[in-house]
Amino acid sequence: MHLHYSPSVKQAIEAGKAVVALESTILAHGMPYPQNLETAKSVEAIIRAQGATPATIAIIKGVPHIGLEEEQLEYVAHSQNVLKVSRRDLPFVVANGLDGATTVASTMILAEKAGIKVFVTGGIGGVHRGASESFDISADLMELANTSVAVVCAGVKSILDIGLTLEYLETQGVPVLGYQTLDFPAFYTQKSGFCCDFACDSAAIIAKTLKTKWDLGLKGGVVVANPIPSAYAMKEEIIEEAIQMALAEAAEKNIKGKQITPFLLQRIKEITSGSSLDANIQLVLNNARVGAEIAKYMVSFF
Ligand code: PSU
Ligand code: MN
Repeated sequence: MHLHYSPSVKQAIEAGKAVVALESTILAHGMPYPQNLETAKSVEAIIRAQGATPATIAIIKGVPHIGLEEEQLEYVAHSQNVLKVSRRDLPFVVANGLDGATTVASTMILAEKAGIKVFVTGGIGGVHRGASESFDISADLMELANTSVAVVCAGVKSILDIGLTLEYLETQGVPVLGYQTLDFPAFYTQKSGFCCDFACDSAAIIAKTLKTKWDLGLKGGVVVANPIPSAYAMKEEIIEEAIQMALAEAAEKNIKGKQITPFLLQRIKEITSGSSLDANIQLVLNNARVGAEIAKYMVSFF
């Protein structure tokens, strides 16, 4: 498959420098305009300031792009015609020259093809609450099982069933590493009540663990769980109430499948008068710092 590289990403890869992949569903479907664009730009700036190169991934007119120019970032953030593209959507969208925003799963696929080993996002998809009835399990989890890219995130939102998500990751052999914590974070809050597999004190230890995993021939990803900074964490009761309300509305409106996550995020933002969006932005920026550090160590190991 032909991948289009932005000049800066091409240069960084050729020079063997640190590159950090970024997804675009968070941009097109996870946050409203213009905060989505501002966040995307800030994330890229943080990664550059740390001496790594950001590579936001999206599909533009059927061509997977590894690294976006500013106008392309603006287009993905603003256009109404950008589809949410996970693993199953990728062939059709590419074959038909469509525009697509990549999820964690499809960003991992394209990052691996491009040789990028570290990917920063907000939260991963997981096992939904009520999955025993709905069968709704994000393709992100299968991708983590199979595709060798580390995903730095702030854990899993409690719109999902966090316990079942962690069980699924265990079954699939996906390490869950806590960055300076053993508590598995719940996106808007620092703790979920569940544990990571291991606490890692530094980005260097995480990078060494990634290298070791892949040297052992163990394909697949790693979840690096980095809690939201305490100054920006939400009150658990407030976010939980908002989530309950949003979930009840989704059930009432019969919202399912790929629409459910964007719907819940939008409603939670409205119910919390925007404070969930503020938290979301801050946790992504925080993940960018940690991801860039890990990517730099990875370069010295490979
Ligand atoms: N969580 C967020 N914001 C997002 C997503 C998750 O806080 O935008 C997106 C990611 O792209 C993730 C996708 O990969 O939702 C999961 O969707 P689904 O459950 O339909 O696989
Ligand atoms: Mn789903």
